[in-house]
Amino acid sequence: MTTATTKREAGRGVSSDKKWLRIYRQMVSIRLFEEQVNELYTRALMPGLAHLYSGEEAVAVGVCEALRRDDYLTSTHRGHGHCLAKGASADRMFAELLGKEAGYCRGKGGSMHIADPATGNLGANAIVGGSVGIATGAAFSAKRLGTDRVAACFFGEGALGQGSLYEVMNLAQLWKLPVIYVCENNLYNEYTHYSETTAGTILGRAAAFGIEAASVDGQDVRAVYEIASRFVRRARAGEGPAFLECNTYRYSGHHVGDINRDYYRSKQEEQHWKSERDPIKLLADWLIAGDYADAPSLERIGSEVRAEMEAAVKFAIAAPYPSVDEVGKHVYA
Ligand SMILES: Cc1ncc(C[n+]2csc(CCOP(=O)(O)OP(=O)(O)O)c2C)c(N)n1
Repeated sequence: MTTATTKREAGRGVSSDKKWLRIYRQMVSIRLFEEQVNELYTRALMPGLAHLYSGEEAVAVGVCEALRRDDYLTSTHRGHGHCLAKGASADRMFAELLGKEAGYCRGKGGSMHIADPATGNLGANAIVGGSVGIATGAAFSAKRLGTDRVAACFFGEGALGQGSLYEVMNLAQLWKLPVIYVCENNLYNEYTHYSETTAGTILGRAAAFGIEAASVDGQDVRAVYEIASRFVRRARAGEGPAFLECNTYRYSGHHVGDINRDYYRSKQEEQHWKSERDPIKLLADWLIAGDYADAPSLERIGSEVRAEMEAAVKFAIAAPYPSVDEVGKHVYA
């Protein structure tokens, strides 16, 4: 459905309305979570750096909406959005970012290493391409154990330069593993446009292994959800892996400290994506045009989520650090 359609014309029910409003709320949650992260960084309350996901929300939410809670997910250094979309709670995530005991890894992982097994999240990974083997291994275990769980493997287009990706894609296709490789193409690997690092075509890489592949507008959550649902269905049915390129854009710098970006991308380019291609605004316009919601109800969702995020930050700031005597505990390196 690409044009505005009234509820009656679409013949849709309450559950469909609820789904799109849930999707909207999730995307707003990620955006406002990241706003708070930036705030914590600029107020020097957060140790280290973070890589914000703002602008890319439709990718994580569109894919995760197609997954079940017990499906697997692996994530990247830019992982807050994946984590929230899969069902993690913001208060424990903020606690992790601040190094607090209440965090998902008892404060020992930080922004780039949040894992939440209860929601199938096998973890973020600071190594570019570092989680492709983990996701493919999870898919292998699902197949061997006879469960119908699927693994979603998120990575940036920078990971296309990692050889391990092609080792696992080869095996996944040979063994028909239930894994979806989700390439988040936000155009830049750190400070370099991907066209300077990536020969050939992106989908050509999947084609080399005979893997079902598609490219989608990563700012359009409905499009991402639709194609992700198809790929998840076929993976669950034993038809093997798929590769999804999502064309998207990160609004902020590579990390929170990357303030002056003029030398690798223009302000006009950033402005264009923010004003013309914003995934939350695109969904909001569609919701309003299709009579799913009106502007005040969407604003209300925004205010509720903002209050939730502020409360989650307060919780994390007030939470205790782990005690000194557990410094060597849960450390496996
Ligand atoms: C193996 C490895 N090489 C280099 C780095 C340093 N590094 C961190 S993020 C990044 C670029 C990642 O770009 P991309 O995969 O497109 O993800 P994005 O940051 O755009 O989300 C690099 C080179 C790293 N973390 N791991």
